[in-house]
Amino acid sequence: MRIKKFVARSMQSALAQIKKEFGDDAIILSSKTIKEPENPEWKQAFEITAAIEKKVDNQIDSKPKFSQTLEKVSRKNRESSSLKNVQFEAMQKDLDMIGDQIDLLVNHIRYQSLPHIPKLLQNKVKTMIAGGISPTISNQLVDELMLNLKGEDFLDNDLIDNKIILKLKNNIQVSGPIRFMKGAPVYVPIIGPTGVGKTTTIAKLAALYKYNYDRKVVLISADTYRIAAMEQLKAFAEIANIPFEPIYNPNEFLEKSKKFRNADLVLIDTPGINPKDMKRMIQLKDLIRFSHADEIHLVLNITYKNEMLRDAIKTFGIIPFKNIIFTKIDEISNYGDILNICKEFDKSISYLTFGQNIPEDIALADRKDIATMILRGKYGI
Ligand SMILES: Nc1nc2c(ncn2[C@@H]2O[C@H](COP(=O)(O)OP(=O)(O)OP(=O)(O)O)[C@@H](O)[C@H]2O)c(=O)[nH]1
Ligand SMILES: [Mg+2]
Repeated sequence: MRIKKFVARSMQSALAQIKKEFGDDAIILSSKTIKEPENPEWKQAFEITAAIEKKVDNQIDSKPKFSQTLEKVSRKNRESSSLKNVQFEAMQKDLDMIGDQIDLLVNHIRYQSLPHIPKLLQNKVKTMIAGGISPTISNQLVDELMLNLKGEDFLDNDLIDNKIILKLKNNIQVSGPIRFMKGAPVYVPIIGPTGVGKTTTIAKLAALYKYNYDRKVVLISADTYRIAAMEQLKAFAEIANIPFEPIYNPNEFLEKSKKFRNADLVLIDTPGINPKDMKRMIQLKDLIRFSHADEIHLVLNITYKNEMLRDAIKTFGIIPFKNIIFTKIDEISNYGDILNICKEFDKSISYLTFGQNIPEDIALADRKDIATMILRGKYGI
């Protein structure tokens, strides 16, 4: 490519110069008026920067027509569009990951090198980040603490812990226990990805409310996808002496609900859905629509990587759930995502489960307990 500046008294004469030198294929890159031109008798001049592609003689004939180029490009796009989407998604994920790493690094540098942040507080930030709280939230929290603490406070570990727990607590939303209704059963579908602990959690809730709170509980299994799944809940219901009903078709809810008129709590087990399987997600949505749902709880396995948790919350979002039950708390020690998720999505935590024992290994979500658990990196305080 050749690029050249043309200066003339008028725009027309500048264009004429360009045409003469570069021909009809010249491209205008920029144009502007110059107030004090080199030629003193001109009051102003026009400066145009033009360019021309260097041609090899035989290129002229072999140049494809515009329509041919268009067809070629659109064919290429059609062929590679799905591949491009996959590549684009992968790139997007990489960029997100790089962004997270940069956040971590910036935070690390910030709190390692800023002498005005006392050592104890620096360590607390590190603990929070190691505990899975996002660097942004950890930084914000420590900045607020810096304003509230003075003198000796900066050396008082317990005081700082209590202040951090209070701040963490204020960022956590919990829903409280299942809300019972007078004279009518409360219908509670439990939904979630495959293998997260839905059926086990239902068994825990059923046993807890029947034996500890003397509630009339009914169990429904709408998980007809796997034969073993229904058998699993039926076997538990028999042992625990709790009425059990299978539902093979969403329409059966209307008919069967007559049987549950005197119950306090109807817990509905649903098939595990892979968040990427939109077809089955829509079937689940239909099932929930027929189920008289009063409150819907999404079960998530806390050991999931953070983007898996977020993907699940987003895709299950086509179903109007408000509560989240986190399972498998016993399998990890960094619980910061519970808080991150409360901040990112407007959801409340209802229960936490921390083992396979029925019904012991379940607890109602409590803001202070969760905050302490996040800071200390262990559950069961
Ligand atoms: N460690 C631990 N294991 C759990 C917990 N909750 C459930 N599990 C185990 O997780 C496994 C899967 O539990 P299920 O209740 O069958 O999970 P599900 O979501 O119903 O699975 P699908 O119906 O197949 O989608 C079982 O081995 C449970 O014992 C928990 O809080 N901690
Ligand atoms: Mg199940």
